[in-house]
Amino acid sequence: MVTIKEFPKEEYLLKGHAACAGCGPSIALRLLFKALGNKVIMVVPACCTTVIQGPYPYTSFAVPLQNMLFEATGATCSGIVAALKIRGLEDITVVGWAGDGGTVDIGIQALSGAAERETNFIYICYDNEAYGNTGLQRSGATPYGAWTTTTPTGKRERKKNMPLIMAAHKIPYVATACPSYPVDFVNKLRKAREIRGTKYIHVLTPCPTGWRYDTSKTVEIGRLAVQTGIWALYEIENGRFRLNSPSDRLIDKSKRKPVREYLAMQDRFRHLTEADIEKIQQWVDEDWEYYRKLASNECV
Ligand SMILES: Cc1ncc(C[n+]2csc(CCOP(=O)(O)OP(=O)(O)O)c2C)c(N)n1
Ligand code: SF4
Repeated sequence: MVTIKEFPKEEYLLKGHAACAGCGPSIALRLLFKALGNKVIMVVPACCTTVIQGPYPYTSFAVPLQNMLFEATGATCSGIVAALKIRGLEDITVVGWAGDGGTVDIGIQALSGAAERETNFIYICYDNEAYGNTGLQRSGATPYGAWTTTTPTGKRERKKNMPLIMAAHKIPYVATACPSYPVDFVNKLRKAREIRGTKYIHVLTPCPTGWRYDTSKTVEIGRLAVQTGIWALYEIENGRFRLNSPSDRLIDKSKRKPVREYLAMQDRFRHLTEADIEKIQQWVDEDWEYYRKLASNECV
């Protein structure tokens, strides 16, 4: 277990990048490089990160990076892993890094294929719960009730549960994370690097521009997501489910903050009715009953 004091000093996400102020995904990127160093090859489809990395010939990434079509991140990673193997360069970690639109909607087929092939790579979905790069359209990961430009009165469908979809592929490692808990995220990345096969990490990354909150609140919003239980930190290692701190203390409902506190901080939920908030709270409580069963091995 690495502690925050042991995080390397080196920075591979360079200063002056083009993210919005307070961007959660850029914090997650910085932590990714703290965890994995520069012996990585990044594969990034169209998304906010293609803006953050900067336009050629400039870049804020001090690591090799392959931009790829929206729908092809998983397939590209499989190709690069195969090429590295032929060249005997197997100490390089291949990382697919895509937004939620590029993962739960457009990239799901290529990702599923890579997982089926047992490609030895880490796939990270950074989830800002909308198509950010193109001005905030709803994705399959946008939560119920959230405003986006294509759900002006709030999305009426629920968020896809992508980590459990990936767990159903029987890959050796699935985890959730949030950059508001940097030690948890960095240790999960380090663990994933040591495991052979396909590793999937789904990172909730608050986005002030899309979620409509003050740019200084990104870390606080991520903490509230976890403290209210709307986002749980867990790992599924070889099929075994385990809640991580601080989520492991939240099975008892009295320890969880009401979801209302999380929703109230974001203007994308401004129009929600009392009935909407109660419905969301009930769904969160049901999710936690499910986590309790998973954690006690009552169901697979
Ligand atoms: C096949 C295809 N469809 C649409 C686009 C336009 N496009 C580029 S980035 C983007 C949004 C990406 O959203 P997401 O994957 O959630 O990442 P984010 O921008 O939020 O970081 C879209 C729709 C594209 N480049 N290719
Ligand atoms: S739109 Fe959101 S995710 Fe995209 S760069 Fe801005 S803050 Fe970051």
